[in-house]
Amino acid sequence: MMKQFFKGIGKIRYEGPDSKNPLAFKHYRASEKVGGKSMEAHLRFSVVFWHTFRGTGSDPFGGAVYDRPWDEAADPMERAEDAMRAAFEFITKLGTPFYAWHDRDIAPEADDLRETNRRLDRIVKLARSLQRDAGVKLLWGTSNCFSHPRFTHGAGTNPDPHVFAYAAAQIKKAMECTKELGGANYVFWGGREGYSNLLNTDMKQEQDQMARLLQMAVEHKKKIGFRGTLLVEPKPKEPTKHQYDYDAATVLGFLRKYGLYDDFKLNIEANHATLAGHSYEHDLTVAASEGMLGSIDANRGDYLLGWDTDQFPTDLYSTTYAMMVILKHGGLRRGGVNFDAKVRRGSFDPVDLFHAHIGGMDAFARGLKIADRMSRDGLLEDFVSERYAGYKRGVGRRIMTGKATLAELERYVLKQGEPEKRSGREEMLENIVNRYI
Ligand code: XUL
Ligand code: CO
Repeated sequence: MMKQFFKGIGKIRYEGPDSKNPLAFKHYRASEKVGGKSMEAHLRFSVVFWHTFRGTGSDPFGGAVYDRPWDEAADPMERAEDAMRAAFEFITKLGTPFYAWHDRDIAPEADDLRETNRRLDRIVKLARSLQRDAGVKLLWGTSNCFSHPRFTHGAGTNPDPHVFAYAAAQIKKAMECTKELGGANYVFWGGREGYSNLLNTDMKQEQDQMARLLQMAVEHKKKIGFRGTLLVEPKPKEPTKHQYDYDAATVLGFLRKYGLYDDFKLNIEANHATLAGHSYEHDLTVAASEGMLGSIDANRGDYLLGWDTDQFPTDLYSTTYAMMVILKHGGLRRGGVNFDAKVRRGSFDPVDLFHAHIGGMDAFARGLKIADRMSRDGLLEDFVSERYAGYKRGVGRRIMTGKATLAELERYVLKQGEPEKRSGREEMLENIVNRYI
């Protein structure tokens, strides 16, 4: 008999919007078709290993508060295997098709890299068989090059090439493990790839180094024949006061500058966007309108707190606006909705992990349905396309096709006089959105 970690909790089922059962979906029904495609295929939900199975509830003012039944064994490798088994029990009961990990969450680091890699191999072997039995896939793997003290001054941006080499070795191995598990993507989040003080920092040197690391990753990807997409996840600050991957626009510029543009896409996280002073839908739009949206991390921040609170997404406006952008640009393709979110410190029972994910999945399912209805009715699209229609004809067309000159436009204004004033109708449009929500 296999160990049970979530005793008394069965498979989470869809019971519809009138259900009062807190352990049932009210809106997410995997097989239900929205615009010709199942919800499961639209949303491609993914559970993260780190917060969900490695989170302890610690914060800057206090240590661990969660007692997890998969964290009880004395031997660290036994704990790692229990955590992996607990993850698959959870994922199977919840019914997400994907999960995601960092190398260090699934296997603890040993005293040297050789033994660390051996440990990782052992867990990857277990994950492989659990994935096969459960029919669950890896959305992405990534390497934790930020927690260990060696990465205090960064990984790729570290002033010491020995540390750079360590990060490179770790990324090599994590990418190979991701390939081994059939991962759809591989993510680079530059935790500590930034500075905390300009007085000791050569910014250009650090960014050149970072680019070299990514170039090597592209070469290695080709060498081993890994077919997943490489993703960069922007974040403006935390842990450093300025991270080089500030936001989607900054990362796109970086990728262009260093010849990496065709080899990467972006993984956009809600609260990273808001920490950068943007909305989620802003950063999604920046990435998607260039065809560079790879995947999304789903969560939310707290507008009263200035740090990355990684709360579960329950705000219907945010999920609706996100799904509007995603549907408009043709869906998530190889990406997914990855819950990079954690339960609050006070929500320490294992069942709280179910409540949190059910809420996030229902919020995205509603966002998807609302966005789909809005897009089929087309009221917003029609308004926007009418707003720019002037560029499809006459002088607007001449501007966009490169025919008009400053002198021609001067003549145009001298003849036509003052342009007509036209309202942007923001309140009317917001009222339309509210009608659907
Ligand atoms: C940190 C964060 C990471 C990345 C993966 O804020 O979002 O968990 O998603 O390294
Ligand atoms: Co993230």
